[in-house]
Amino acid sequence: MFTKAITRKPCRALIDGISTAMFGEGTPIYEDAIAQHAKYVETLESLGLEVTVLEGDERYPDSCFVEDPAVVVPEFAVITNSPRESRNGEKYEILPTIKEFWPEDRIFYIEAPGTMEGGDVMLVGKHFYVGQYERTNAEGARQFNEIVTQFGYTSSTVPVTEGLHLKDFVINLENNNLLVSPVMDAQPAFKDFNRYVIDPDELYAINSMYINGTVLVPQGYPKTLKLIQDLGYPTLPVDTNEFRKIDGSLTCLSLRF
Ligand code: CIR
Repeated sequence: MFTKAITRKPCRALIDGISTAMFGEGTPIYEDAIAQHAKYVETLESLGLEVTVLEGDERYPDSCFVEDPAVVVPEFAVITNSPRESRNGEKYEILPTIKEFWPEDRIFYIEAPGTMEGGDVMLVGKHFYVGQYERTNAEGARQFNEIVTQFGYTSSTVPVTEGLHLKDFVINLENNNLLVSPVMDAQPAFKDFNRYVIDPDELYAINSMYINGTVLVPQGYPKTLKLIQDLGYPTLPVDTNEFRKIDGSLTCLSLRF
């Protein structure tokens, strides 16, 4: 059960966010991003979460994607280590907020040469699947494993071969249900789950977000929306169009705990 979330407003420098344009082209419009972010926060609040909203940080174009500089569960928090120069400093900016919720002896750090971003970390029960690719390396995953096992969690790595983060291609909807890309569908690590394969033209909607029984779904993906509704979940559409232009999606915009 999530009770809290941390978010950060987009900044004007958002237009310089890293983009592969894998899900949509164009330059984000700041004012629209601000409006969409406010709606996102409102949606989380409507589900009972107490949301901390940090101010935009112009030094870091991608800093609204707070999921990446930290991984959090109630027992502990891990400050990650992005290999991207324009993102690495975000870890220092999220730390004071993390310290408001976790005592110092429950905060851990991925250290160089280890790299990691939270978008690569998917929790199912007490097991973390860690995507390994551009942003999270083997050493980052190794350090992470050492941290989480102290608290009765386990972790394993999954190769990411399609794009940015693990959670762009597989997401946990609880109840043993995963939304997956065709590539993740074939991934042995996920063979025991109920896997729902998302059409290639709706891949962006894999990154839907389960919050306490309800699923937030990016607006504009009718097939995925119907699939999730047919599974019996109440759904809430959320417009993330401006964030999509720089590879951002629903889970990236918050830390939930
Ligand atoms: C980046 O490339 O780092 C950002 N433009 C997008 C980050 C998205 N984060 C996520 O999926 N957790």
